[in-house]
Amino acid sequence: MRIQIINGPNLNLLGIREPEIYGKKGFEDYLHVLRDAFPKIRIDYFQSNSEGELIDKIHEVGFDRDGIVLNAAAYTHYSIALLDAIKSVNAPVVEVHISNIHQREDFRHHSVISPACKGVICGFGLDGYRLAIDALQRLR
Ligand code: CA2
Repeated sequence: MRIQIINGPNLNLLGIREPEIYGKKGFEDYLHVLRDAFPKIRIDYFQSNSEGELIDKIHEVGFDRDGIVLNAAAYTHYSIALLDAIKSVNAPVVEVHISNIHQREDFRHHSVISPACKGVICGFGLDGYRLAIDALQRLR
């Protein structure tokens, strides 16, 4: 099984800024935890601050991965281009948010990408990525 994690804008700052919201761990460190938790699954990781690069990555991997775990960050709330990209591929996409977006500002309450995603996990910190991979492996 092969799963792609895709993180959107500013998530390269995890562990460096706003630890009270996003925790103290950087994503590269957390990847070791994830890979240890799923030794039989190949987990690829990509992060970009650019909408076009995120779309290109979804197109590139969306037909040969068993699933995509996507934290589109702020693009979640307004990118119809990402919505269309998710709709255009076969792989099931699980939308993940580290924070509980419903406890935050009103503009974060709505996700334009959720209708194209298999499911949504939010509010469990980085553990949300583990929950998403577990959900994807149960789809098989
Ligand atoms: O809770 C999430 O995972 C979000 O997708 C994170 C996005 C935010 O725009 C969404 O509403 C919810 C923001 C990512 C910014 O990440 C940072 C990490 C550390 C320091 C500063 C920003």
